[in-house]
Amino acid sequence: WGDDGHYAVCKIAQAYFEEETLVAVKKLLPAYADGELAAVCSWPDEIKRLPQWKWTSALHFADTPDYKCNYDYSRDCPNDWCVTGAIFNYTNQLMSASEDSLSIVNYNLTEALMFLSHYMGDIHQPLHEGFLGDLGGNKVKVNWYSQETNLHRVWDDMIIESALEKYYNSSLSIMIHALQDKLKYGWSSDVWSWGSCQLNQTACPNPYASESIHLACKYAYKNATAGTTLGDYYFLSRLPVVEKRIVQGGIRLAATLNRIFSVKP
Ligand code: DCM
Ligand code: DCM
Ligand code: DCM
Ligand code: ZN
Ligand code: ZN
Repeated sequence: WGDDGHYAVCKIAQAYFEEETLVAVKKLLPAYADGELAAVCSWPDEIKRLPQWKWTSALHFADTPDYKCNYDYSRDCPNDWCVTGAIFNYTNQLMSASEDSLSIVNYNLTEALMFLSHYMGDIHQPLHEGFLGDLGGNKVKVNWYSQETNLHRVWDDMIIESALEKYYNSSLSIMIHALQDKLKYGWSSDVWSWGSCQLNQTACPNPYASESIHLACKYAYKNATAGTTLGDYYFLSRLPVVEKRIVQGGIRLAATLNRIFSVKP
């Protein structure tokens, strides 16, 4: 996702934090975030091109073999070096921190929180598990209405931007409120199943990656080959997918952080 998508994922997540989670997150956040996780959720994108952070740039996605439309951790996350592996890694880092060390200024745990929150958003963007051959849609040149762009950017940014303009008076906070209402009145019975993991795991990103590539094949790549002009039909039929993935990302980020920071007897 672009900045707006990440902001929305983290804003939706924070409303579902348990008390201990909120306390721990606020201790870890940098001061300028002013207690808002959403304020730092794009940080991994801001730094990924700097020389000292280049190693993080491949952790935003897990490309999958062309036209297979499935995801396999051992195949698609070699050496744990992909978005799924990163979610496991940063979850483990935060878990290993004791209550005591949380109260010590620890920039690595601050970074771990910011990376986990960002990557939990990215794994829900269907094209972050897109095909290797086109770099998750980055090489698929399309027009978004009259604008030249690529399919990956359509899903990272353009669908959200067009929704903001058409429906939300260009206000991200109004759009987030609308998503929170959909969650409350439409998806409330799904919240528990979205957030839960099998087998007492703290984080379970693999099914999220599988869902993403299935959605990529069914909605993102469908009728969007190179040179296509995408307009109202594509926008109206794909916006609901984008909205649901953002909300799911938020619920699953909250559920994961709640498991990480819950007081264990
Ligand atoms: N930083 C961060 N999150 C951001 C922006 C920056 O963690 N969204 C990191 C990198 C900055 C450093 O904090 O260079 C210092 O930030 P500040 O200038 O707010 O102290
Ligand atoms: N910053 C911020 N929120 C962001 C990104 C950056 O408040 N989402 C601020 C914090 C740092 C400054 O920008 O003081 C520079 O950060 P960086 O070094 O990451 O560019
Ligand atoms: N991306 C991807 N798969 C790739 C390369 C990039 O999903 N093989 C994503 C990461 C960014 C976007 O595409 O969200 C643009 O990549 P970059 O910022 O590296 O140009
Ligand atoms: Zn992207
Ligand atoms: Zn990213």
